[in-house]
Amino acid sequence: MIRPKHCVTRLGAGLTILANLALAAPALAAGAAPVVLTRTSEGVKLPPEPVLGFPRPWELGLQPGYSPVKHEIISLNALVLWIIVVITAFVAGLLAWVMWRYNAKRNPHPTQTAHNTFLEIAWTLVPILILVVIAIPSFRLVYFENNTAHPKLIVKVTAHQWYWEYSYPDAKGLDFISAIVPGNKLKAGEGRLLTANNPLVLPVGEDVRFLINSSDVIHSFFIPSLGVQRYAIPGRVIQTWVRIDKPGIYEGECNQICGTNHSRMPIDIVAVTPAQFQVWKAQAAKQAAAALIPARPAPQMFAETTEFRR
Ligand SMILES: [Cu+2]
Repeated sequence: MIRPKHCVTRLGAGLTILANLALAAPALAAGAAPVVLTRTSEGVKLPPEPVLGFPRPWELGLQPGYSPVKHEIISLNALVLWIIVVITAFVAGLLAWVMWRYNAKRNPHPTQTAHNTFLEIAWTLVPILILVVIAIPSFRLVYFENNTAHPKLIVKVTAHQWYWEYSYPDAKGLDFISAIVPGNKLKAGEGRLLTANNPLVLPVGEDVRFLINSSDVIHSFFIPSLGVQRYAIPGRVIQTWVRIDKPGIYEGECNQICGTNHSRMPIDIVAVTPAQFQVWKAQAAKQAAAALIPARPAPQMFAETTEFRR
């Protein structure tokens, strides 16, 4: 039973949340300038890039999009949200009107009507039409996410407990491990649990096909700002693609519960211009050829730390 005192407590909690949202709104609207970081991958220094794809404090909607798939996801999300708003307003209005017009005082002798053919057809057809309106762009988007035809670059992504391995089949021997940087080793501006020692380097403006698999359990390759989310399943290769809009750093995580250190396998991407990418690829391939087998992360990489920067 909800007692009046509990109601007051709940109301208080609700008002606190609303007040916090109101306080956070100006900061969110202003949009602070992105942090610029100079990263290194496979021992090769990359040009300084702004961190564009990352979670923000008090973020209410989706992360801003930096790929064609993500732009489509954002517009589908907006369409569905507006449909929900209209339905909620309609049902709430209808309820309020029924409570006012047909309460026991105003309507002491209710009608005994049990069927209304027109109403029954309408409330069956209208939801079907709403679902069709949602289904058409939704199926289109599913096909768009799978359209990996004619890529400029292929990257093989292998998930391990608890790090990622990236290899570039067109650059012989370029295969490296990307593991978390522990909180106490982060440099200023690097995100805790979101920074890897060897970021995945990709060119902007070119279609990149990901071939995703796993060496042990089911993981998930998830980069919210690029609209990429695919399971990594042992014994199976799952494809998707990305075309990154602009140079920058984009952060993601494994978002499938995959074991003790599930929260410690960041997907850290640095997108550079195609010319810069070719330079990195040539130098990194040389480094990788010298190492023969990619170095596995040491267990202390996963040590817990409460340090937080940015
Ligand atoms: Cu995982």
